[in-house]
Amino acid sequence: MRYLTAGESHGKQLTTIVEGIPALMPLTTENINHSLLRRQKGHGRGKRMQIEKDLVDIAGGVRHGYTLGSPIAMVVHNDDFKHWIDIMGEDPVESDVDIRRKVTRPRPGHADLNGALKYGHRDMRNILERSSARETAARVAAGAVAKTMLSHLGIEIIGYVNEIAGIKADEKPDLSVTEKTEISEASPVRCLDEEAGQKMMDAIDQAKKDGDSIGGVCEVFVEGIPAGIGSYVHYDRKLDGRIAGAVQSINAFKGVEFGIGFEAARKNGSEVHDEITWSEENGYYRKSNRLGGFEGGMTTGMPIVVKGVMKPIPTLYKPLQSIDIDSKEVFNASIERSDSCAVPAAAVVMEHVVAFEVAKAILEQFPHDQFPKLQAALDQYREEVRCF
Ligand code: EPS
Repeated sequence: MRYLTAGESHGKQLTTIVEGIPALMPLTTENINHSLLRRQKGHGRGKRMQIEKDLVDIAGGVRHGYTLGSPIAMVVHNDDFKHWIDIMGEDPVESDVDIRRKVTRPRPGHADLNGALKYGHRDMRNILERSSARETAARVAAGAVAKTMLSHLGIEIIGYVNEIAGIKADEKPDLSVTEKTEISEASPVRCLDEEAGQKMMDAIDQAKKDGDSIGGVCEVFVEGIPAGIGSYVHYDRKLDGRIAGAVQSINAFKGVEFGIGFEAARKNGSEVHDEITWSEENGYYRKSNRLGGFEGGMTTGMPIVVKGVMKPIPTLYKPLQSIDIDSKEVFNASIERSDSCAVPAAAVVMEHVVAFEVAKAILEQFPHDQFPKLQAALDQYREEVRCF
């Protein structure tokens, strides 16, 4: 199971191809659109989200509400493209329109300068159009396919916001996915703590007024996954490692933690590890979940709890110093329209990239071309684990 995406932020469309999904899995346009619309919301989003209404056009791999087993192709059109047709068109241009909106002043913290040095583009629009977080819409489409798969396998997942600009939410580890979903969906910042959520919104408003941007911490919670998914035998089969890589790859993410994460460095072993217990009904389980659902690169059967930190978006209305790559003079970096805070949207993106890695690991462990066979294999494995 893998996916690729293509498309520029102000180009015609974003395209996602997901390969390896078994046949006969229920999948609808609505499953994808629900995720896409959730990603668009959130206090702190800029004007672009008022232009776009992200809706998927499924262009292959699905028929009459079921997957075919062939690659699933999904298209999300950029409504903003109508304003950029000349600038972003694919064919050679005769006039000087190709240099309109040329970017020669790289924004510190963005991919602009490093991308220009690497690919040799003297117009850094060629970098920023692809490095833009617009691409996360395509990743959410891929993740929505995975989320649908997980849901039909009894595995539910939700992403929400724990912290924005140093304002920390009261973490509510004992709530179920359903409860966390209900509360976070009702919050404009996807926060489980209403009071902290209000303070976060105030901080976002202040940052916007100041022409600045702010970051935060997102958390993803996965419930219903059996023990033993992933493997300890090779570095690239450790599921926590794969999830960490996927989370770190989200635009502007700078770090990942599982469970108590970095706090483990400050505690003794007896305060970190989760004691093992057993019941006739459930088999083995843990008294706590400080390790966030992982030991040895494999799931423990406890919920997966993973946090990701997002830096403030580097596109600032109050730009930082940079160098013009044509004149080599000191300038303020280019100002591009942007969001003052996209942490609530990033929580949805993180939820979807984690969903993809979990679904992929399950499919690797129980490889089936027909979805009902995968369901039966996972049910049987759950029973084996319970009776072990
Ligand atoms: C982004 C800049 C803004 C954001 C964009 C990411 O877009 P624009 O340059 O069109 O104003 O709105 O995010 C999205 C378009 C999106 O769908 O999330 C950037 O520079 O990364």
